Amino acid sequence: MLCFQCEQTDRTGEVPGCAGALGNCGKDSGTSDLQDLLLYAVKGIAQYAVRARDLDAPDDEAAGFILSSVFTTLTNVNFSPTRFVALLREAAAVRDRVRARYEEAARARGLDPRPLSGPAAFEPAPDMPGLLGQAAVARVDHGIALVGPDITGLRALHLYALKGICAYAHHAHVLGRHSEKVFAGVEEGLAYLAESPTDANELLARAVGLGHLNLAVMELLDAANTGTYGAQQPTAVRCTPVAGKAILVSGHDLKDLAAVLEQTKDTGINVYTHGEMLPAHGYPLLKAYPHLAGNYGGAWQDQQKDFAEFPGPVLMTSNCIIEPHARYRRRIFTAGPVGWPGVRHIANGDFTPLVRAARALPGFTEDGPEQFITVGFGRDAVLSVADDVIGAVRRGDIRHFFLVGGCDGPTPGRDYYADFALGAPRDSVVLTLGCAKYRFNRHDFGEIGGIPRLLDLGQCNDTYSAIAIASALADAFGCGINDLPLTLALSWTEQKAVAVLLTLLALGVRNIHLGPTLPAYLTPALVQELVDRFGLRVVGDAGTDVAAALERA
Ligand code: FSO
Ligand code: SF4
Repeated sequence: MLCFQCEQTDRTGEVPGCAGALGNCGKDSGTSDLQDLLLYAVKGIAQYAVRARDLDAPDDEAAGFILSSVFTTLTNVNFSPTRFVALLREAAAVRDRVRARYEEAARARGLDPRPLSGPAAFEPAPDMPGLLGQAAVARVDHGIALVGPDITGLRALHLYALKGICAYAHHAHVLGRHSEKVFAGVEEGLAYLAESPTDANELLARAVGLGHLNLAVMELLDAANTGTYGAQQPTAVRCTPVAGKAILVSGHDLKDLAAVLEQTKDTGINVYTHGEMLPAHGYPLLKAYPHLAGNYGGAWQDQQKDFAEFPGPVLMTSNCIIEPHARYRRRIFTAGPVGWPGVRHIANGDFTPLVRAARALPGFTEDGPEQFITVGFGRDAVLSVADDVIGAVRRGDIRHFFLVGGCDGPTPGRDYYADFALGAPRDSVVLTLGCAKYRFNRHDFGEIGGIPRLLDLGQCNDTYSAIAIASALADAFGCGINDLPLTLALSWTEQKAVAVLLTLLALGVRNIHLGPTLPAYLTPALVQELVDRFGLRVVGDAGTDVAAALERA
């Protein structure tokens, strides 16, 4: 096993990365190897899919399979080796189908279909020892002795950006939104990696290209969420319990939450959001359910305490799952791409077992004190008061905007983001998204002329809102995004954040403060390249960074 895809990776050895029996997230080496192998198999599907699509014989079902299976390999999503074995078998069957489509389309045009090599020719071994024996060729550092750490790091950057893109595209896909451009872009990116590229400039240029692709995906996801559930509206969310039976829903998948709400209608069971599900309260068609009672707990890394104390069942719909403790192991369920060995998985959208568990468990015996967090400042809500915001900037009432967001996590150094947000001057507005906000979203930031100083744009999945707002402000002031009084402080944990970062770089956004540490797979030379080309900064002291941002403006 070697895995260095996330911020939690082991940095204590000579070479960074989780190796040995267990990664820092709890992923065991066998599961890690199977994940690598699944990605290898998926690259093989992509090799044929690109050719089939070129011949006007796309297989969109295969493209959907690519999105969902790549999603299972993101950090803190799926730890279940049996699920990966099943996905590997399915991947081989999907590859065979896409290959047949390609061959048929080629022959129909009088072309001679070419058999492909590398991942496209991969046949999974029939048993676990055989599969684990095949994993070496799929390791993320395969070929490093030949190509060196810079190329290995760039390939990793490419792969992890694709992982983030697949996750976001999957969320849109389950809501019925997809685009040929996105399917084709994902297939091309994976097929490119299947060729083991060695040109650093090309890899870097293509990584920026993936940033553009991710922008299209974020737009698609925004359309999926708002098209299905309405545009987010400012909403005060209760963050203390009410008496009664209870279900807790975590992760990012709004469709699963909607299904749980629908299936618990008129049962007397209250539904609470956890972690990245908090912004769901802002969507009109979700908040219309009166039993969407509130938000419970903190960011994902607090789940072992939050879930243990919650008096009902828990549903994990996407990242980030941590090993369930014995205290709640029998009442946590997974859905979609998520999995943990021995934890019940609901694959068909029928949440009856969850409802049954809620009835059998005690629920909350009394109401907590009334406390609220305000969410729902998606692009529509913010842009509907754009004139007020622009006027406040012109009058000098708003001096600066800070976007403080991204992932939270257990590694040290993340108090930086709370210090940064809380240290922003009174005449500045703090925009936030992702789970990093739990470090400061219960603080009363006050208002500037009726405009809240803290605007929660939503999940990390709602990055498109941030880009739309920044673009609208830049248009209004007749300048570029970099000329706005706007500074970004981004916190990253996993691969979706990598895709978002590349999108911002692709848009030419400079001087982003990134932390708490930089990705371990980026060598010092690659970091220098990003610093030189994009003005990327590693977070330092929060007070100093805020002051420097104000000085630059
Ligand atoms: Fe957080 Fe986890 Fe949304 Fe990530 S819950 S860390 S970038 O998976 O997805 O922000
Ligand atoms: Fe380590 Fe992160 Fe990989 Fe888990 S996902 S094994 S913590 S690098």
